[in-house]
Amino acid sequence: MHAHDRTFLLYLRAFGRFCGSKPLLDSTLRSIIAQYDRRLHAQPNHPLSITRKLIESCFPGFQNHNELPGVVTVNQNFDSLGFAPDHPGRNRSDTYYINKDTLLRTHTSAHEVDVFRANTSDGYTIAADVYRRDAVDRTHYPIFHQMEGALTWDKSKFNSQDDFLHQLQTDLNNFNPPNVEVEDPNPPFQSSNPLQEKYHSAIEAELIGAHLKRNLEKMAVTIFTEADKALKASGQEAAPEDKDPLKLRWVEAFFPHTSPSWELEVWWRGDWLEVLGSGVIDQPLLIRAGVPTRVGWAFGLGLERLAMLLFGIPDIRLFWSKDSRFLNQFDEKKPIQRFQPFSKYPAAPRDVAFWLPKSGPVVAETPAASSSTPSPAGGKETEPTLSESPAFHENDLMEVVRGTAGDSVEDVTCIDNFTHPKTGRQSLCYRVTYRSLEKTLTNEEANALHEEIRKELVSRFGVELR
Ligand code: FA5
Ligand code: MG
Repeated sequence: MHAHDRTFLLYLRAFGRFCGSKPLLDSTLRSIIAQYDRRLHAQPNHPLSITRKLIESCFPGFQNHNELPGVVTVNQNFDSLGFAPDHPGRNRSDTYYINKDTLLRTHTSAHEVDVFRANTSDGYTIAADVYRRDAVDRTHYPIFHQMEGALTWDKSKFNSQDDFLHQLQTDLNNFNPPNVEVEDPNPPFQSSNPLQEKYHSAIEAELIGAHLKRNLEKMAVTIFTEADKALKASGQEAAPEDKDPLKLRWVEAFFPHTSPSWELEVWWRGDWLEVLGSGVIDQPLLIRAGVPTRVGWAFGLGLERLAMLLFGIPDIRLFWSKDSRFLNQFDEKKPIQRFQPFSKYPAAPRDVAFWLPKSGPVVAETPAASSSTPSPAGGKETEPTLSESPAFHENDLMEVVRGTAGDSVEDVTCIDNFTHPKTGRQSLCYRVTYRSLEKTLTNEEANALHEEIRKELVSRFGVELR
């Protein structure tokens, strides 16, 4: 464990809770501390580690950083990347703060500037655990793993701008067109996703963007090819929702540290799943990092999301399992093997409905919020306005649920949200689906967990149960 990490654990134990207006539940803290040093992305034979290595192999010659400690400064996580002072990702409802200057990194981009400053390679990857207060469902978890990748060219090493552009074009010509369907309806840049005019010519940004996209398409195709081989070798019949061929889609995105920016989505089980964010690196960032003559691209991907595709793992919570029926299925010395589900235990859905207290603005997302895609560094794409006064935020409920019932919860969905026409009071109803990956939850167990959650909601937020 890094010295920095040890300090972090001491912090937590000494104070028992994070600073700030919203102290966390002790049980949530306990579960984060317990998982903090598991470093799944570096555990031999763990599916996240196997996925990381496969992705690293798609970027030969890149330097791989897998040991960077998870406690970073607010400056590293946000300021150094150009996050605005009021960026929603900075909110306590999204980010785990240790104190006002220190937090648990919300993304691997927190290390970008440091790695650029060290200037030891043109290309690099960073794999690490990241922390966000987020929704609860099959593809979201408050601790997950990201892999950052970047490639830059030092333009001072070229005789002229033309030589540089020629090099980019030559590299691009070496890519075989991907043998899959790729939707990319957007122009290389547009006013909503602008060219950094002050620093890049249009053709330069276009070629850098194309280079980024071809590399990441190739990476996605590699994952799918391996996944497909594993499925065939397993003799398992693909589930109907897994029979669709690979489809990729580029979607316009926004990140403070890249422009233009895109997200890559893959077609997974009947829906588009966002796997990464990326773009042309913000030039002022490279200037701040002391490498003003470099230009290039960067991406940040969700390792769990790709590991789920690679192995056919249906639920993100499984990565944390210590059950040998899970762990013994993976062997990094063998070809990728498809995950064989072990028996699924029955689900126990329970609803909780409550009136919100009158005071303070109410911040809640609409039904189906749990399937919304996360946006940069934990800010929701549809981030509701947060005011200074304590308000109820959906993530608060998520945290109560996680802190109380932990991995026994599969999903939390808002199923009703209405405001009383006369009194103006707002009522919410959530369906909490309990299901353990390791045993059948009895009715009594599900009821006890649910009762505890109901009590917490009353004592922490002053809601009135209905
Ligand atoms: C970022 O974190 C950017 N820093 C990525 C980036 C890097 C952009 C470099 C440009 C340049 P985002 O918040 O979208 O972006 O997260 C990146 C990926 O992490 C997502 O595409 C998704 O695959 C994964 N991810 C996000 N939230 C969760 C979660 N709660 N659980 C599991 N995976 C998640
Ligand atoms: Mg995103």
